[in-house]
Order: sequence, then structure tokens, then C-alpha cells
Amino acid sequence: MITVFSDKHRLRNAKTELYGGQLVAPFESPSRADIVLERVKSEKLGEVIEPQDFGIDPVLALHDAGFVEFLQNAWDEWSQTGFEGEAIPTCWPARRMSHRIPEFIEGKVGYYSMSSETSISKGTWEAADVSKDVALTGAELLLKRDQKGVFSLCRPPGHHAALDMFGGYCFLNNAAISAQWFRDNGIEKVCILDIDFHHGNGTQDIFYEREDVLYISLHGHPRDAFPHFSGYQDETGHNAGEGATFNWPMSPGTQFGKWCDCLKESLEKIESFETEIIVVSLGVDTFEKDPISFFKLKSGDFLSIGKLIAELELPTLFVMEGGYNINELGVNVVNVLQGFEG
Ligand code: OKP
Ligand code: ZN
Repeated sequence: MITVFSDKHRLRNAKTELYGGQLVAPFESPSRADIVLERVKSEKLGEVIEPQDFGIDPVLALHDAGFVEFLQNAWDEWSQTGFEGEAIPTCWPARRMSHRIPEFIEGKVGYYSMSSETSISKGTWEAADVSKDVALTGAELLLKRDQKGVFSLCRPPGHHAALDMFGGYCFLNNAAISAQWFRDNGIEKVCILDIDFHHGNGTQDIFYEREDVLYISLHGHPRDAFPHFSGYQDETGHNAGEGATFNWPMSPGTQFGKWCDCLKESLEKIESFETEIIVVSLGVDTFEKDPISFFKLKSGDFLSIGKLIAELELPTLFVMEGGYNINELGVNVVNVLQGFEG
């Protein structure tokens, strides 16, 4: 399997994450992508290639233009005010407040965010911009070079990024941008299968009213897990999109048996949707030793996941999302891909 990768992910190297009331070193760190690439190489998974530049149009096909402009300028505006730390949102348009967009960067950071663990640092935009190219290069390889599966080793991740919000370590929604690119390149129906531990509120939001992109997510129940306000089972889509969103929230301590039953039901839904292509939002933070999650999957289970997805016999784009146990991250991710290849 081909892996698409760029060193430029390192430009996303924030120093701070607000966690448990302290500023800690971010869980979403450059070493994550490096460790996965190392495993791709040591297992000889296949060729590793650089992304092409797709420009901004495929981003603007989905994300809000004001939001994109905000991301492009946020670090400069923040640092030019004289703030000494990284840009951390502290004030939001909460219930019954005005949703007009402020002019001062502190207000804009709040307006365009969903959560405050994700600091904007110098280089964040540049890394996010390349991460979407990594995803799109994978998408193009899948479509035009007739691959069964391609691995886009994206970093930063994307599935929490909504039309006009960053957060949850995400800025641009790589999986959603790829799905839209497939739609714009002759594919009638796309499915996004999100197996990251966290609910992909951004992906759900983007396609919530659309019938052409099926979104299915298995995740920690929002009553216990981030993003806390999205991912309930009764969120099933709206208007034309009614029935094209499926959520499988699961409780703390969930083991592979139960998780796998939900995956199998999801695969049946994908089959009956008659999709032509799948995008897998690939997070391995379902792992038993993940530092910020609460499922109990073991390394060997990731092989089975890949194998089950392969049974659909559909062209599959794997887009890297989360997974924070640095020691076993490479093994777990590559297990999914090797399981898929059989
Ligand atoms: C990003 B992705 C845990 C706090 C978690 C943010 C998690 C973002 C996950 N107590 N905060 O979906 O892997
Ligand atoms: Zn996650």
C-alpha cells in the first residue's frame, strides 16, 4: 500500500495544551507521525510519496471562507498584539449571545473554535494546509491510479474541524475534504467510516444535511467523552441527509467484542448505501493503553479491523486521525493497513 507523507507536519508543534487545568505538552505531537512512518518503513508496507499541492479551492469547497482566512492569519494577529503565549480561546458565543464576528483576534479565536485544548502556534496553518494535501494526494492516487487502498498519513488530524470551527487538535477536515473531492471528480456516493475513539463532530456537521455522503462513527459516548456535545445515537441527519448519519456511542471499558459488533453493523449499512468509495477516519486511540481514551482494544484487534473493512471490496482511503500511545501507535496503525491488505 502506498503511504502519502510530508515532513511539513512538524510545522505543527504547539508547546501548550490546556489539560486538567494545566498547560501541558500536547498529546498531538510531531513524534506521532514519525513513529507511524517508521513502522510503515520497517514493515515494508510500500512506497512512501510526497503530497502534491492542491491549493485552496478544495478547502473552500467545504469550509467557510472567513474561517479559512482566520486560520491563515491567526498566529500573526495573535503574536502582533504582544501576547506571549500561544493562541488559546477563552470566550465563546455561548447560549443567547451575539454571533456577530468580532474584530479583535481574541474574540475571533473564540468565534472560530469549539474547544480550548488546541492552541494555535506559529506554523499551524502551514502544517494543516499540507495535511489536506496529504489527504487529497491519497484520494487522487486511489481514483486515478486504481489502487485498492491508500494511506494518507495526515497530521494534524481533521475530524473535529467543522465548517467554521477548529478544535480537538484539528483545523481542516482532511477526510471531509477528500470525500468532497471524490464527489467533484465523478463519484456519486461516498462513505466516511470514522473509527477514531472520538466522535467526528466536524465531519458529521459538514455532511449532516446531505444524502450523498454517508457518515458512520464508533466512539466514546458523549456523556463521558470529548467532544461532549455531539455523537448521540439519535443524531441521524437532517432534511435530505436524514438517515445518512449513524452514531455508535459506547461506554467506558468497551472491549473489542462489542465494538466489533457495531463495526459489522456499520459495514452492512455501507453495503446497503451502495457507495463507490470509502474514506476511513483512522484513529487508533481505541487502544487499551491510550492516555486520553477509555476503550480496551488490543494491538491484534487492529489487524481484524483492517480485514473486516477489506471485505467490502471497495477502494479505501485511510486518513490518519488520532492515537496517542506513542509506543504502540505505529504497530496499531500499520496493523489496520496490513489487515486490510491480507
Ligand atoms: C482528537 B482526535 C481528555 C481530553 C481530550 C481533546 C481530545 C481530542 C482528540 N480528557 N481533549 O479525535 O483523536
Ligand atoms: Zn480521537
